[in-house]
Amino acid sequence: MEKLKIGITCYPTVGGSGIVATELGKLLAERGHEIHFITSSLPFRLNKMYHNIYYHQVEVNQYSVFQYAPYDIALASKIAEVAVRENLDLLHVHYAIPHAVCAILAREMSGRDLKIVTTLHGTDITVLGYDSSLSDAIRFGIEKSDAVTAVSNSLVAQTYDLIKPEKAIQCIYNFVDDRVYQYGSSDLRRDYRIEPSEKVIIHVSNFRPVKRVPDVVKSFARIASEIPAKLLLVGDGPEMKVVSNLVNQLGIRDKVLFLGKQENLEELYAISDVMLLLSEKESFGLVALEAMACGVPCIGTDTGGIPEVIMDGENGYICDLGDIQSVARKAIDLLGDPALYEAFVRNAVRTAREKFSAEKIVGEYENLYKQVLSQV
Ligand code: GMT
Repeated sequence: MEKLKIGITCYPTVGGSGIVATELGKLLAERGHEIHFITSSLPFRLNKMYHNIYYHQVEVNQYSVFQYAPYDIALASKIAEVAVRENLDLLHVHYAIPHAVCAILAREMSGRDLKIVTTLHGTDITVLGYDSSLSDAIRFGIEKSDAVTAVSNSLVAQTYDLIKPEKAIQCIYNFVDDRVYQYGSSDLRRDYRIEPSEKVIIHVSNFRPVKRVPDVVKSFARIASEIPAKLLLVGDGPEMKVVSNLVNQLGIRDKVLFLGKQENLEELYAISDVMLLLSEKESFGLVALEAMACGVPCIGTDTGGIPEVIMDGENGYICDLGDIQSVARKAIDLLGDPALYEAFVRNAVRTAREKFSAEKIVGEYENLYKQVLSQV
């Protein structure tokens, strides 16, 4: 394919959408495209030098006359400046608001026929879409983009349901780089003093209420009452206090490791036996996919895109939201049946490699870029 100059805008700090945008930029650069990240800080997964990846920082100044710092205007101005100077072919922005709307303004400011691809990740639709003061802006961002993708079929359906845009939305799933996320071993078990007889349950999130981390803790308490087990809680966020109180209340403090925010999650997956993702909103569940690629079967809720990633009874289990009894029962039965467990591990790795391989999904984005650039 012809090599393109692509501008990428996302929220660059920890979060699934920032990870997907950054990993996509890295893989597109490996395929020879020139990538320009236009973001408020250096994307945190951009941890290596690439000769064809550039970073343009959006500076947002606080002026005493403004009540709020003008991020959106600063971003649109920066996108327009970079698009003209670097002669960008297209912009790929993550989130309808504010990023698609900023890209549309930038296109006007640049005076060019700059193509805009917008990817919806969930929070912009499933949370903000309910806010009537924002839904018109979300619809505008979607309809004025040249192409729109969503990370699961569930999110496509929810977007039509909530926002009702007159625009085709294509599902392009999230992906995993199996050069990083692969089945492996690690010495961390010993370092964390986890006994060989203990099973390791892991949960990774930003501890927002929608992640239902208390359900993870309650499910784990039931699991640990029947089999020796440890719980790794990875991440931090608004629910941390509630979660830590619950852990104390349930008398399981010695079985729970609060690891805080971590990078290199593949090393933690290498010592984990089962992941729990029990969210009430989850458009995809990137952490489940990354765990599966490392051979960790997941138990998730019947929410959003989770059942498109976890195949119930094949590579993991799907339970009803809040049904902690069933989560615990399924985890205990799976962990107690070595033959079934091995089959789930193999299926999890296969699903990650076949359905969600970086090779396949990045190719789908390239095809979409080609299609958009051929539109007059
Ligand atoms: O899950 C979060 O709270 C972060 C959020 C984000 O916007 O970065 O993640 C969303 O995008 C990820 C990447 O596409 C998806 O894997 C997550 O499922 C999605 N989160 C929600 O829908 C709550």
